[in-house]
Amino acid sequence: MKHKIPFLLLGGMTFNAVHAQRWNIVYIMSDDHSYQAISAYGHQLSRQAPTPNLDRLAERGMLFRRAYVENSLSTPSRACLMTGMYSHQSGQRTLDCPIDPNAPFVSEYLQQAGYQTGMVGKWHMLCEPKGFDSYHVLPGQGDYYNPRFRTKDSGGKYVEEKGYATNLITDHAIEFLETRDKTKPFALFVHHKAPHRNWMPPLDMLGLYEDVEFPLPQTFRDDYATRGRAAHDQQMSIAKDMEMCYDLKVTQIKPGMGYTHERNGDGFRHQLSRLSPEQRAQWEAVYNPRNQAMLDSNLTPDELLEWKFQRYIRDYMRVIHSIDEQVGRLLDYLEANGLMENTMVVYTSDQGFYMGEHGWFDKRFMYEESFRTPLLVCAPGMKGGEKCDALVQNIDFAPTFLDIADAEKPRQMVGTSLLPVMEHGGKAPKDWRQYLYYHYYDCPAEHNVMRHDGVSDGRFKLIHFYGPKGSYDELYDLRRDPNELNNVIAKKKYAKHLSRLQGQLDAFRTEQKVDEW
Ligand code: SGN
Ligand code: CA
Repeated sequence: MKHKIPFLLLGGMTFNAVHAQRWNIVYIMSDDHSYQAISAYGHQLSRQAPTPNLDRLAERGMLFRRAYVENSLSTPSRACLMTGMYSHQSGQRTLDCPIDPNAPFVSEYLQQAGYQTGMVGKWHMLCEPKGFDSYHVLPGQGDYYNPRFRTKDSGGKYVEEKGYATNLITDHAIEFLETRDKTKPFALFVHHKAPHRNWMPPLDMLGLYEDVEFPLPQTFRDDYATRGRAAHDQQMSIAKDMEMCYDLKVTQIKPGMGYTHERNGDGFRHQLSRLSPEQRAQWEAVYNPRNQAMLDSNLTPDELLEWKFQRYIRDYMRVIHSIDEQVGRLLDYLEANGLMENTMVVYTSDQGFYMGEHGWFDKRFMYEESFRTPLLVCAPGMKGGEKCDALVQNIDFAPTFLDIADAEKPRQMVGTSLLPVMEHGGKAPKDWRQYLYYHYYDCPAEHNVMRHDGVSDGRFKLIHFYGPKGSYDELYDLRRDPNELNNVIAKKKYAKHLSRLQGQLDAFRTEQKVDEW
């Protein structure tokens, strides 16, 4: 093994001694799950909608306070996970451009190292699942209700299953564990779809949180006064871009009623068409009276904006509640079968998400809420309740898994195994990265977020926005201004930090051969 730092724990067992045993890996990743919505992170939103099962992972393991993605979008983020490479290296820069077909996946290396591998849930890559002994995947974004899945044996066909996506994905995860070859270690990837837009909760949770008033974030009415055009021109605002029918489920909206233009009515009708007539009636019995009450109360524009926020957050938190419940079910299975003794469990998201901060939903920006992602890791021999402030990134997962499997990290993987950080109780070892690199490429595209790249050392952040209409930079002092409301790029006082970060950004682009694209 590469890390031989003894770390003595109560009971005399060392973290490292256990680590040498080629743990199993259960990697759980939910789509668009913000850290604000996990109570272990202590955010005001989650206090009213706690996640006790996800918190179990933090209590028994480690909570990462500075976990980030490289490109805050599903397919590119999944490519970082599978390849351990940055977007420009794997080719997966946007949702639509193709990944390098020759880029090897960590699942393939794990198989070569003798692991049995499985993948269930949202795959959302532009290539076939590779390196998996078995898979059970949704088409594209997948459906919430009675979704269709494809397996290795379904002859390329998607087959409908009865139930809610999160529960079915958990069923198939447990099925993998039940039927696995017990002579081999395993790596199971469980990719939940449900927190993704348009936040359709399971039918038995439609009543949850209806009486809860979720607090508005401090930056809800941000006017972007100190920023450049990207923050002004985005199309992800709750006020202007959230759709009354598709996002907010007000089915009674008709053209001419003066509400937001409905772009994705078809998407919504499709979601509802997945319900059986009885389920549809159940759904309407809950939403229709709520909607009618809102429509009858002739809200002012400001009241309507707050109503939209509450409807959005309540539905989102309902979806999260079911994720928490189903993760709990999977953890119970692992515990009941003695698997927690030799399995590392990871919980994360494919990126962060805006819960009304800056007035937004969606992700994509290098600002903290979307750049950061939740990360909880629980492994055998850990002390529990530890917090990590080292700068970690989604390109680190593949090297971590290979470290566990005692396999060499291939040269193309630019990430670093997280095991040394875990062995140091969450402290960054001396040679750990001091800067994170970020790059978002998907423009022009939905939500209209300008392309940008940048670096952050956790204290300061430099962002370079670029596009056909010109380019500009923003600089933030994250300690003084954690909400990133004050772009200090022009302040003399910050000149030294600006030139240091600019030097890092230039060096990174040169070393890693990044182009503006
Ligand atoms: C869909 C959503 C977008 C979302 C992207 C990417 N629109 O296109 O709001 O940003 O997915 O999400 S929708 O009208 O189809 O819901 S990602 O998580 O897959 O990257
Ligand atoms: Ca996502």
